[in-house]
Amino acid sequence: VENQIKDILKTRKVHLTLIDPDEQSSEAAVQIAKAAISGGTDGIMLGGSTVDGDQIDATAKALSENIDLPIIIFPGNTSNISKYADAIFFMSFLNSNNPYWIMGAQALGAPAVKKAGIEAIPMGYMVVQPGGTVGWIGEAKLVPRNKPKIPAAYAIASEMLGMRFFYLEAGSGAEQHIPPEMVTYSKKATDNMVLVVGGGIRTKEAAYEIAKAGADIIVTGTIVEETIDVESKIAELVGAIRKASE
Ligand code: 1GP
Repeated sequence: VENQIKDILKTRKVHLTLIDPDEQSSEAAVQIAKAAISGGTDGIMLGGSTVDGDQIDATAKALSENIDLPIIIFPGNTSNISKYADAIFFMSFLNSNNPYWIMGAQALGAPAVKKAGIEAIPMGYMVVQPGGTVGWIGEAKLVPRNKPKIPAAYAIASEMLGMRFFYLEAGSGAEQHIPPEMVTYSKKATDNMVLVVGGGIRTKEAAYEIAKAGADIIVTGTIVEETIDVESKIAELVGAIRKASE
């Protein structure tokens, strides 16, 4: 999956659609994924802050039987593992105040990830104000929105520690997405880091701005829950992201 993403990145930026299995049945998730794929998304992320393992497993299974694009788990905790996914963002919540979210959950979950035989993609995860549910659950020392140098320093450190992906998160459903300046700082500070940005991206203007600022992967989730026409909405966002890739 990592190689597939990096291949796409040679020519353009990537869009991933986040589906929270807590929000709908696995049948409905398949319909959303199919519509998002028709709209041009590059893969499906599965996860949420409050989802349980059975929901992840059932949705990953249904998706694996119905779609060909990568299914990547975006884990909220150690139970969020499924052999039906293609990969997992194996992430450390870098600015949590609780070591459980930085390295504890990872150690507890690692044997199960290995047993499931899915690809682990090492990722540093950083939550910025407002932070939403994940900021609260993850006991984050939220990055102030006007301090772009803070996540940039963590991005450099993550790269030095061998992580290959770095996620700047404003929180699902955030009123304000990550400031473009913050995206640029983290991108410029690192050499080969794949920069992922998500949280509160709802419009083509926002997607364009974030992509142009230096994001390699733009993640949208809430918007598919809020829109009736998933395909057109994703097509609009993907169009803007491709434009920013030119
Ligand atoms: C949340 O970054 C993702 O973890 C996506 O956020 O739901 O606001 O699109 P949205």
